[in-house]
Amino acid sequence: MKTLASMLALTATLVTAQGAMAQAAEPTVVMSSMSYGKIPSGLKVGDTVTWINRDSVPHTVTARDHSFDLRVAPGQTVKMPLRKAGVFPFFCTYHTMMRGTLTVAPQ
Ligand SMILES: [Cu+2]
Repeated sequence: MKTLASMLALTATLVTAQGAMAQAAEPTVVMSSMSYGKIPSGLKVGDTVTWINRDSVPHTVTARDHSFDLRVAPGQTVKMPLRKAGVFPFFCTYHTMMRGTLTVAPQ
């Protein structure tokens, strides 16, 4: 009986750990100090990228080929589902020195 209880406890721990890993894997870009910060790698179609603007001015996330064009107000969080595979250089239309590249693998 003691062994069964231990096994159940272990199973519960594993399930919790998997849930935590799934959350940690959600790709997020934090814009601060007029920069996009670290752009997540390993993205694929079907993922959702969360953009957070910690600056006091609005930013955009505008693909050079116009595959996407988000406006993120100060303090705002915007979620962007990835629908197309490819390499997408992007920039902020207000601050053109803000640049990054999203690389999205097929599903
Ligand atoms: Cu900007």
